[in-house]
Amino acid sequence: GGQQSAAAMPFNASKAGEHGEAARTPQAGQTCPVAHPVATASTAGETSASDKTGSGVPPLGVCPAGHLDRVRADASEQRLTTNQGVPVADNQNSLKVGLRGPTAMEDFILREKLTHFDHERIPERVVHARGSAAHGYFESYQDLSAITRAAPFAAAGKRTPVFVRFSTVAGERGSADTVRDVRGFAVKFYTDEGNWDLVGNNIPVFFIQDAMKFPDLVHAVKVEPHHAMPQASSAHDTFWDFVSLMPESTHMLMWQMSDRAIPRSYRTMQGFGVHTFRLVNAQGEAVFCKFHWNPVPGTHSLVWDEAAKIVGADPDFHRRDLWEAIEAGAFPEWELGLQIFTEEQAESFPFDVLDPTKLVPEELVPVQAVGKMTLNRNPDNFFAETEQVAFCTAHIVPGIDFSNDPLLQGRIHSYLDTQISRLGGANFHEIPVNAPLAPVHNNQRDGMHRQTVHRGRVAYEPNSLGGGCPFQAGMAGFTTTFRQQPQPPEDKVRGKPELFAEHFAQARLFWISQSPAEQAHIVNAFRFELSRVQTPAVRVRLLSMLANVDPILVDGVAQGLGMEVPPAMPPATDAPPPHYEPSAALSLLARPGATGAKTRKVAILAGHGVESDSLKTVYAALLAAGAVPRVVAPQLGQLTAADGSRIDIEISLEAGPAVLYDAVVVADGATSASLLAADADARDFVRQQYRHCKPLLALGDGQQLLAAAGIPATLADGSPDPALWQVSAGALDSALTEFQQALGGHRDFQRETDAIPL
Ligand code: HDE
Repeated sequence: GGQQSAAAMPFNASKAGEHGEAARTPQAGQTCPVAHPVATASTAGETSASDKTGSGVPPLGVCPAGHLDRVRADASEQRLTTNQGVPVADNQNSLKVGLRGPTAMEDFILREKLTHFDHERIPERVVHARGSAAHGYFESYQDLSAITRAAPFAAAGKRTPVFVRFSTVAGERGSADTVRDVRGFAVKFYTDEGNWDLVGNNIPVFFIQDAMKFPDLVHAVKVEPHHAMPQASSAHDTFWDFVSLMPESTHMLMWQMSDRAIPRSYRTMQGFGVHTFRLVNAQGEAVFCKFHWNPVPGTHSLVWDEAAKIVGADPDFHRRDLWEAIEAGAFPEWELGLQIFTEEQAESFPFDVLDPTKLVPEELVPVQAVGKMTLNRNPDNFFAETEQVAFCTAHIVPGIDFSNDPLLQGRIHSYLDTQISRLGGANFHEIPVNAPLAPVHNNQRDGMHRQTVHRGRVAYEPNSLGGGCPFQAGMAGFTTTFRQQPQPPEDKVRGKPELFAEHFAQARLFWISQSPAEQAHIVNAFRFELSRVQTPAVRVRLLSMLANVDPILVDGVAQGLGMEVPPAMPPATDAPPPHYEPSAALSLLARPGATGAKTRKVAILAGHGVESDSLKTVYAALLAAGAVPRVVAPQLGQLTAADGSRIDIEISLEAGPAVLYDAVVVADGATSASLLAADADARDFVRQQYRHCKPLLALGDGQQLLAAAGIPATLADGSPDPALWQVSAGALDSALTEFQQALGGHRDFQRETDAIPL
């Protein structure tokens, strides 16, 4: 009897909580209630979704999980099992020969668990390894069937589900978000006629003109192979060595050294298809097309010092921003714009539209808005969706076609190929996030991890035994029979068209289209990157390249490096370069956006003795404007206000440093102000906000902190600072209105010329 009861009892019965009994029969309070994963916005902690920026919960059904539903798993109320579905009794202890003995080989539960764990990682993407993604939909404004038969544009109001992944290029999977880099902007449309992937970047041109150079470019920019440094940065010798020998990269370098490469948010950057594509209608008539994504909140970037500090303060800055906006119901939106032109028009352009280092100025071909993309649902599982999604430029649908851009032509090969090693075989299209909504029927069979159970004995075509199915779609399927001018057959050559040899005119176009502040940032970025370069000859060669762009640019960079401007690099063509007028659309300032203060983060600095009434007024006004206010104080806990009331502190100065906020309000109150003025972190906070050109509002006594931090009351020339308000509590209302306006707009960079001690 004694023996039997011992067998029924767990070992270590006296320590059930420590050794597994508790897990077997959960006690009240030890389990988490599980609600629907989508309907629940997490509310824990500073980093979670904020109900302050919207409804707090993405409405269900706006973008249903659709075909992912069948694979979504939810373990709530379920018992633990092995991968074979066998219930697991004890998940804490391996099976041993005696309590102090060796582990039994037959412990299949332990072995399965460890084996699976050992194989959890897959190779990261060779480029664009670091990324974040979301689900949503594209809605067409109009019926575009006159120019394309592509399904998403078939009718006004038609919605097509999308999955969008944003990324940096050079950094590894765990690298920081706000590094200086190009951003990937990849959109998978699950159309009625199969998946269309528009795999673009946030910059409309590229470094190189031919796919042949891509592995060299990537080897040059990624970590140097001997010591694997630097992480996620182009500021090193091999990158600048390579690009200084590739003058075709000049135009792209201008963009990469601009504020485009340090976006404030994925939500505030443009996207571009980069290459010239074709749109084809049902009659087979084709036009050329360039794709643009324009963010509804406008184009906003960080400043370099801020971006560099955010790398430490919150390496997930962009990932968190995207996630929180969606959880809060403030859905990110972009308009899709098309530049449409004919082959005949293209022939009259002073550049070759097949050259991906050139853009089509909007003055030459205007951008027409044809629809809007809304991202409204975060992935349930990062690995299953964001990591396993496979974008591929070869994924086009009837109505879309390629051009002969030699960079695009190479990409058509590379993306499918890379998935085979990254995702472990040719059946990656069956991974749920990659599977089209359109039905798939063909005679491709077998391979690693095949999911589909094909029925019947016919796996070939033509066949009669299967009734001839699946049958060819003919003109209803994908065709490339658009009417083209008949071309004479040509010999095979390795080479480039003559217009590809002109490398500097559009780099100059970009430069002359920037505001003075943007130009200054470009000069500073070149100076920073080239200062990190150890080989003087590389710096000289790069300067000789920039000498072809603009004298002010190259003088500024050379001066910053303590170098003389060398003679300009000889151009690769004798043809006179085309002349471009400045293009306003190329400045970030062209797009302030339409969402105002919404989702902008505002720190309200306060200490004990704060005036609670004005603090609450500011807080409520910001909330009402859709901004995200936070009470920031030297440490967590509660503030005792001047009137004795208590105010919750939401985050401390050390956990929520200045760079994480778009603006700051310094609260009123004599004691509060003097406590903050004596606090080095608080002084640092307002100095950084000032230096990064963000709006500052100091109320009443709060002005003391600005004085203690040495913040000038006016700009250097004595004129009023347009983003600084120092007001008495009585003047709060009008100051607050202006402050909120500034919060939604672009920064005022006039301050940047001022020196303030840090
Ligand atoms: Fe990519 N690129 N690329 N690229 N690219 C990849 O595909 C490649 C280029 C872009 O979020 C890889 O699945 C070649 C231009 C994005 O998953 C790989 C060439 C543009 C993403 C690859 C280029 C891009 C990638 C790595 C020159 C802007 C991330 C993993 C011929 C228009 C997609 C993968 C995501 C990813 C190859 C040039 C954008 C190896 C060969 C130009 C947004 O296939």
